Amino acid sequence: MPDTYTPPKVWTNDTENGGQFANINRPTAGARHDRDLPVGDHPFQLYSLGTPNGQKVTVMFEELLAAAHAAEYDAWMINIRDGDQFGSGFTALNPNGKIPALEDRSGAAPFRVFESGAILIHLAEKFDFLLPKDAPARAETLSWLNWQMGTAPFLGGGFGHFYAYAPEKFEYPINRYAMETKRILSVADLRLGETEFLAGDDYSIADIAAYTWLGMFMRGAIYGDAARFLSVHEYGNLARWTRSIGERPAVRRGLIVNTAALRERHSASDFDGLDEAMSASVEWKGPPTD
Ligand SMILES: N[C@@H](CCC(=O)N[C@@H](CS)C(=O)NCC(=O)O)C(=O)O
Repeated sequence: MPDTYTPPKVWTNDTENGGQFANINRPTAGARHDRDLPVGDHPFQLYSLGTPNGQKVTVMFEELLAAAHAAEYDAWMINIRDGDQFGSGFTALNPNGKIPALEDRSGAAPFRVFESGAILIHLAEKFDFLLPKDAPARAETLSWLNWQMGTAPFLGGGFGHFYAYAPEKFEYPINRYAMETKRILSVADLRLGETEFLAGDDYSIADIAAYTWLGMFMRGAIYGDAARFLSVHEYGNLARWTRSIGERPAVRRGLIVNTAALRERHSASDFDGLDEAMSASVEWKGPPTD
């Protein structure tokens, strides 16, 4: 029988719970230090990091720009391991203290948008792009987008945390979240056996949101050996979709923004000379089968 834990009557935060994010986790919200955010010249100011939730937004901006929309943006890196997300300027934009956060300065008065799903919808509506207007198609797109938003905490906070980040490995949480993660991958795989993209025949914001999580899982790009552990070779439709989305030039660009390869992004020329990093970001030989 492994060590078990008997919860006290009232939880207090007086034990070090370890893990890779122990230094930033606290049970309280709000700013922890005063720091203004930098502001560039473009109509959109993005404060983010090249994690799956951040990449959704940079892929969306790169898709908008590739389609010649006036969506020029400055992308500033928020280093969450250093606690940049708790600076006063950032928490004013996102009271949840998590990347990504956007300031839309394209109109008379700047305003904030936080939560990756809300940012995708805001940009899609503003530019009438990757979100159909027709009610059934729109409902299908928003359904898959919100499905993805609901699944991310199970993949990341659940499976990823206990499999890759927790200081000790425990069978119960890894089993529980491996089961749920495989169920989620199976939902997408079944759907992608019916239609080319998640919401139907057309690429949409639902695919962008899902790619940075499910595509990364398929490609073994997150959580160590998770792709093998979860036998992702079982999901042939998801593999087909992962490959096709990874080929999109805008996806290749968006994935490296706010990473070590491209810490800040202010203009298209910032990608010059970064072909190798862009290819590496989507390189995939297929799911592990051994
Ligand atoms: N539901 C949010 C989740 C955002 C989120 O979890 N961001 C993570 C990085 S992927 C973060 O900023 N973590 C820092 C922290 O928890 O302090 C969204 O999709 O925007």
